[in-house]
Amino acid sequence: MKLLGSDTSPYTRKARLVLLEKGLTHQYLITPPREPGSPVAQHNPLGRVPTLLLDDGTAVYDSPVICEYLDGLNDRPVLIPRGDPVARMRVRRWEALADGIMDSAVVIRLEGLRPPEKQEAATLTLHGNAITRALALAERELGGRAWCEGSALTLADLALVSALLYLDLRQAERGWRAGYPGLAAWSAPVLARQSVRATVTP
Ligand SMILES: N[C@@H](CCC(=O)N[C@@H](CS)C(=O)NCC(=O)O)C(=O)O
Repeated sequence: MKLLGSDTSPYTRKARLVLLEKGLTHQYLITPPREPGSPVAQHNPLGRVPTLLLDDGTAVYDSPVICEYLDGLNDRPVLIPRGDPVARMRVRRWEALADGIMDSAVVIRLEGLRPPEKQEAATLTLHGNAITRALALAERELGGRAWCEGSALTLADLALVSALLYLDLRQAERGWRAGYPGLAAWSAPVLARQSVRATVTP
């Protein structure tokens, strides 16, 4: 299978981390969707990355669907709990929280690319506040634990670290480590994982 993605896309990073943590054989093709000649829209009508191409040509999108599909391919490790609906919901809820941080950070990024006089302060505030509330909740929920949920790595951790790395890239001035020491402590070993390092320094 092939993952179409881009190195700056946090959703792509999340999918890549699932591929790497589960040791799934794949090709990663860097294909920013807006680059001339990008093949993304041929496979995904939404023209977004990540898009996963299966060997039979099936295109899988968007990142939560990709991650769930990939997690079902093997159980080494299981990243989305199976069987227990509450445990499963909690991991997927972390993913939703992390994806929401990414969504708001992308909106802020796009707004920032507009000429200053056209930027909407209300939009920047709305999404900035959403990120602040989400980070505060993550800090509270983590409560000093090593993993977002349970006693091992799950998709929750991979999604959250992807969101935080995107804040490092696009909102370094936010300085989330200083404001959320619990998140900073949780993130250190996660950032040191081989999978994460492989997506940061190709
Ligand atoms: N909800 C989607 C979001 C994917 C997304 O918006 N990706 C961005 C890159 S970060 C994209 O491809 N945007 C289209 C563009 O840049 O034209 C997912 O989880 O996969």
